[in-house]
Amino acid sequence: MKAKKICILGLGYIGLPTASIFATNGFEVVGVEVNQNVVDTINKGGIHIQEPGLHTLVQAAVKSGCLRATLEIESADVFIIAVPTPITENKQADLTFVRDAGHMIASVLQKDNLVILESTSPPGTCDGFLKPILEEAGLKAGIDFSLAHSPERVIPGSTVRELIQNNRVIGGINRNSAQLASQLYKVFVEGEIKLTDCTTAEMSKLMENTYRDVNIALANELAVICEKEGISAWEVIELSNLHPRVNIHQPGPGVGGHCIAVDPWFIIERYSDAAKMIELGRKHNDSMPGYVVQRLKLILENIPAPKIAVLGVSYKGNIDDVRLTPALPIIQNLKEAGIDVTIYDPHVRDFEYELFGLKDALNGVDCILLLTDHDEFKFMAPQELGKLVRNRIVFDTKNALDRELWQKAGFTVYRLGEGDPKENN
Ligand code: SAJ
Repeated sequence: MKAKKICILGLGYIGLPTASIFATNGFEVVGVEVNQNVVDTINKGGIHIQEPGLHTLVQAAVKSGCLRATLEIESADVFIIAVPTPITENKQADLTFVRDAGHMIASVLQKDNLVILESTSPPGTCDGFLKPILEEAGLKAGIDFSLAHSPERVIPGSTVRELIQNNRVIGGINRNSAQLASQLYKVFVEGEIKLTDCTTAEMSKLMENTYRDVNIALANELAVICEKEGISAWEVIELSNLHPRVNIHQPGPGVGGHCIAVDPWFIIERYSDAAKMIELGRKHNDSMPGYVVQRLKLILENIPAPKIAVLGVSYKGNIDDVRLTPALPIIQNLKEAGIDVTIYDPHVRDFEYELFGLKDALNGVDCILLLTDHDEFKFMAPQELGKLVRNRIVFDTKNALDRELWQKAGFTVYRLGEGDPKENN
């Protein structure tokens, strides 16, 4: 690969680790950010997001002199767009950041440059949206410059490892664009790299997360059915998954994060007539927070003015990310119903509602509501915690707690996806 200088637009969860990996591989990397504080932090070798291994990587990249952050775009050999692609309140893709990045690149684009879109995008974005913006520079995509889509596929919490080890799909506006992008990523990617066209790459990325969303919706539907039947959805899933071709996912209080709860909408938006199952799954998962609140109210119906302690508000276990977390609508709903809620999360530092220490959160409550399966929760001592609460009731929506242990400590243990324990015993 002849490319010497890479300009990465967006230094977030994907852009920053990608920039750092290229820099530690000897490329000159310039990271373009809109936020001055982020620029300053990174230029000092610091990080503004939590991700295992990232700090060491950024420190090494900045120290080597190969990575620097800036507010202004610069000319380069390669441009990588790693900006957010959120959805609007009406569930439409918001491509504002991709558009802005495209205009910035167009202002410095030169012949023989390579532009790569990493942000997850609706089908047709590269060809129909980004290409015309870049061509405003007076150059032709596929002739004067190359354009490719290489969707990120890493899981928060293991980003650095997965960036290197995962397989990659690279779609090009033409074969040469895909091949050039592939040569670039081969510098650090250990997984297989598959080449295709841009729209197929866009759709395959969306379908990965959509598959997971629909599968989780199926598990959540089973949870509701098993509650009615008085059996355990967790056991049903475990047993069904013994079949070599079955992989039912896990139920939960809802699907959060900026990916799985967002990406299916990019397909529904374009193909609302055809994407029936995708839409149903998405809506079912979005209904789970309401379902959890409904069940909780039934559990607590005989307790006057109940107080609840929520354990875990990040969108999944062992991370600090609260984007689109189902915990937020659940807490909002409880508060609107006039229920007193305290919150404890060992990872989250910044949340819409006040966060407490564990003991303060549990003090005098009638029910512990577990919403996130942080490892810390699995090692809690229910005997000790039982001394703090007013009523020993726990509602575990993630099947994270050892039921026997909690029952021995005098707790009545309710689980999402299981019938009422009082009826079962
Ligand atoms: N969840 C369940 N049941 C499950 C699995 C997950 O309820 O069986 C919930 C989680 O609690 C969480 C949400 O789904 O609220 C999403 O979590 P996740 O771990 O499934 O996925 P993300 O959003 O953290 O990351 C996904 C990954 N996609 C796939 O695994 C197909 C990741 O590889 C993508 O790069 C990422 O989306 C992305 O950026 O698109």
